[in-house]
Amino acid sequence: MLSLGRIQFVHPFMGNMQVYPRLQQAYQQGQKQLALLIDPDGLDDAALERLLDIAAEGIIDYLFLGGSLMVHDRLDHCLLRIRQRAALPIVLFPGSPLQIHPGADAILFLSLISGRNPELLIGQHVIAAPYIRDAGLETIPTGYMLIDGGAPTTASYMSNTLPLPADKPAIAVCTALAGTMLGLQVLYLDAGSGARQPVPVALISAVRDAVNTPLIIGGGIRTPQQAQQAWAAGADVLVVGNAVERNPVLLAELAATKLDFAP
Ligand code: 1GP
Repeated sequence: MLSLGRIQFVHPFMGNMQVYPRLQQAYQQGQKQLALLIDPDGLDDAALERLLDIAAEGIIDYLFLGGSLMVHDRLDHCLLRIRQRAALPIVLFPGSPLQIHPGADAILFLSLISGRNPELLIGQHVIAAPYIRDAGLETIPTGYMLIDGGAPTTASYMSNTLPLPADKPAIAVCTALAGTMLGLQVLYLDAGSGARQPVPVALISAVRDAVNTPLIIGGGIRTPQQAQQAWAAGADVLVVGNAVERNPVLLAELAATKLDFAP
């Protein structure tokens, strides 16, 4: 199975932008950041180009790439398009080890610490590790916490886990603390793609007060006001996907909101 062995894979559009130092520096300086999530399955080429037109204007900080379930083999194609259009760090946000690709700059090495599925706490990581090593990807150990967004999401169904209750910040705080004590360097609180309700502000601020790591928040963010509240509560990076796929102009509005927080 470990057919890649120790051969370093060289890909024609391999990335070389360091991501974790940017995350950490922005967190320490109180600088808010915005990530656009691209699900290669969810966008045809015309929609992808529309988003990349906006992304190329320098208003976002990262492109996250991945999905809980991919039905079409479009990762390679999307990565090439992105590299051709936008000089941005590309961060894999993988739903499975099938989404490892040397054309990205970094990978969120996700431990699903809100759940109790051993496959997503260590099992899939063992399978993925040699491929990530051979792809030469920067690996960002990330505590991934699914938060109840008001309805089942693809992420909760595919991961076979229950999301954390949105109205129980104490559970989120203890989970976040345990994650950082285990050495996870970033926490990603996610209400899930297309969530009815984004991660509650009270939960973000409770976790923010408890840990000293960059906080990524995503899922169900649809308006500049929701973004403003999440950043104000202590989010460092906001991730948006669905809403900007439907309305690409929202990306510019979110970027303008981010400027309110310029340190
Ligand atoms: C999902 O956090 C991301 O994992 C983004 O969610 O598509 O709802 O913006 P949306």
